[in-house]
Parts: sequence; structure tokens; C-alpha cells
Amino acid sequence: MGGAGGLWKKIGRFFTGDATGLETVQRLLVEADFGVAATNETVERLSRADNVDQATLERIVVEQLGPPSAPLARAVQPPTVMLIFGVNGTGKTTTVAKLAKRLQSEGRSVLLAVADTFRAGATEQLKIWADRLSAPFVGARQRGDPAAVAFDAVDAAVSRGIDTVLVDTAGRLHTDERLREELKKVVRVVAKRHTGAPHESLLVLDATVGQNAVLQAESFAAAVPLTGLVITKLDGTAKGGSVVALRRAVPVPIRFLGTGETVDDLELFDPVKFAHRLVSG
Ligand SMILES: Nc1nc2c(ncn2[C@@H]2O[C@H](COP(=O)(O)OP(=O)(O)OP(=O)(O)O)[C@@H](O)[C@H]2O)c(=O)[nH]1
Ligand SMILES: [Mg+2]
Repeated sequence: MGGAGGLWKKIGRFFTGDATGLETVQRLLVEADFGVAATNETVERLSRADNVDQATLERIVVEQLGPPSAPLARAVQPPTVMLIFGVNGTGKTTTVAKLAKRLQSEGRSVLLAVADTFRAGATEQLKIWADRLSAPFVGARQRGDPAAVAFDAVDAAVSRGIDTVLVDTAGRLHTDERLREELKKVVRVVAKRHTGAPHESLLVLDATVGQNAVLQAESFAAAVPLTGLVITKLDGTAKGGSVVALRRAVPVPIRFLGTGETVDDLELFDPVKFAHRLVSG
């Protein structure tokens, strides 16, 4: 997470105990993408603390980040169905591949599916990952029905005795009304096809877009019930503060962090470790 660390180094010297110092801290937190709400809470708690030091700031950040990541769901009656959502280019397809590898390493068989009938390249891209991971794959027909693909994928997993289905969905703007309806339908159709499904609905957010990710999170959370956030591209940003802002914006736990482009660059979210890197790293 290289660039995201070092917050204390940037702001620590401005704790001079006066209003000017606190204003500077406030501005620097906003610049680090904490957003207004998390910035104000952080400053307020710091100004009340007996002792303002690195450990205090870390603790305040940890408390705003919520609990450590729960393990991924596993259906009593397989397959477990996981849907992956997010706007264009946030890292959905890459995250599907990373999750697939993680599940395989835990001994779980996976099937990958693309419920994106909009973009021609979408099927091809996930197929490449599926081949690399030797995972079965269900692709989409162009201009077909994404919900039908998700349905077929669950069917295929049932008949092949596969443990987990990962469904990559179409990435369009979070303000797109048709996409919203399309995603709701995917959720409805898999719920009808299999008890308890979807067992996970994960929203992938790009940390480098700062506060725009907060708008995306709010918009998706209003459209479909989410079980977790995956925040990507934390390797390339000095704006790790957006993770704090996101956690405040939607009542959905952060589950994983994406820290690079390879299939192994996925970390379970650990608030203590994250706060340490953000503040002291
Ligand atoms: N540095 C970095 N790059 C990432 C990460 N996750 C994904 N990427 C890159 O981001 C770009 C987009 O990733 P995709 O997985 O194709 O994103 P997507 O959301 O599926 O995109 P669409 O299907 O077009 O909506 C690719 O170049 C990925 O390699 C990450 O954690 N860190
Ligand atoms: Mg994709």
C-alpha cells in the first residue's frame, strides 16, 4: 500500500493545541480523502484526547473502520452463490479471479460466470482467468439476459457438484437506471433458483477515485442488499482515507482490499493492520 501510509508524518506536527493547528489537520485529512464526516469525527476525538500521538490517531481510525473481515459465506446446501458488483473499471473481473484463487486454495471448487451481456470483451476477459485457474466457466451471449446467465451458472454448478459460483456483473455507471434494474433482476433470479442465494453480494470500489467511491457505494447499497465491500487499487494511491470514508457512508463491512494486479494481490481486511499502515506506514 506504499503511498497510502505516513499520515502521522503529514499531520502530527500540526497538533499545536490551538485552533489553527486543528484547521490544518482538518484540511490534510480531507486531502487524504477522509471525507467531511470522518474528518470531523477524527478531529473532534483528537481534540478531546488527553494525549495526541500516533497511537491515539491509529485507535481513532480503527474505531471508525468497523470489525475485521468475516470469512466468506459457505452455503449449507452448495453451491454458494457470490455476486460481484461495481462501476466500470473498478476491478470486478480481477477481483473475481482473486477470490476464485483464494477459495480454491481453501479447497473449494469454483465456477466463474459473466453476467455482462453488454460489453463484448467481458466474456473473453474472465474466460482467460478461468482457464488460468482451471475453473469451469459460463459466458454470456451478447444482448442476452444477464439474469439468465446467472441462472444457468447456478444450474451448471448444481449439476457438476461445484462448491461456489462467482458471478461477474456488468460495470456501468452507478446512476444508470437500467443497470440498477438489471442487477436487481440478477439477485431475484438467483434467489429463486437456489435457497439462500446470493450468499454474498460484494461491491468493488476503486480507492483512487476518492469521494466518488462514496457516491457509488451509497447508490449500489440502495439498489441491492450488499454483504461486503472490496476496495481495490490501494497499492497505487496516497488516498487510503477513502476506506475510512466508505465505511462510514454505508453500513456494509469491508471484506477485502485489492493491492495489485496479480491474482494474489487480495488481502483480508484487518482494521488494526490497515490503520497502522495508513497512520504510521
Ligand atoms: N493497481 C491495481 N490495479 C488493479 C487492482 N484491481 C484491478 N486492477 C486493474 O484495474 C483495471 C480494471 O480491472 P478490471 O478487473 O478489468 O475491472 P472491471 O471492474 O472488471 O472493469 P469493467 O468490466 O470494464 O467494468 C485492470 O487494469 C486491472 O489490472 C488493484 O487492486 N490494484
Ligand atoms: Mg470486468
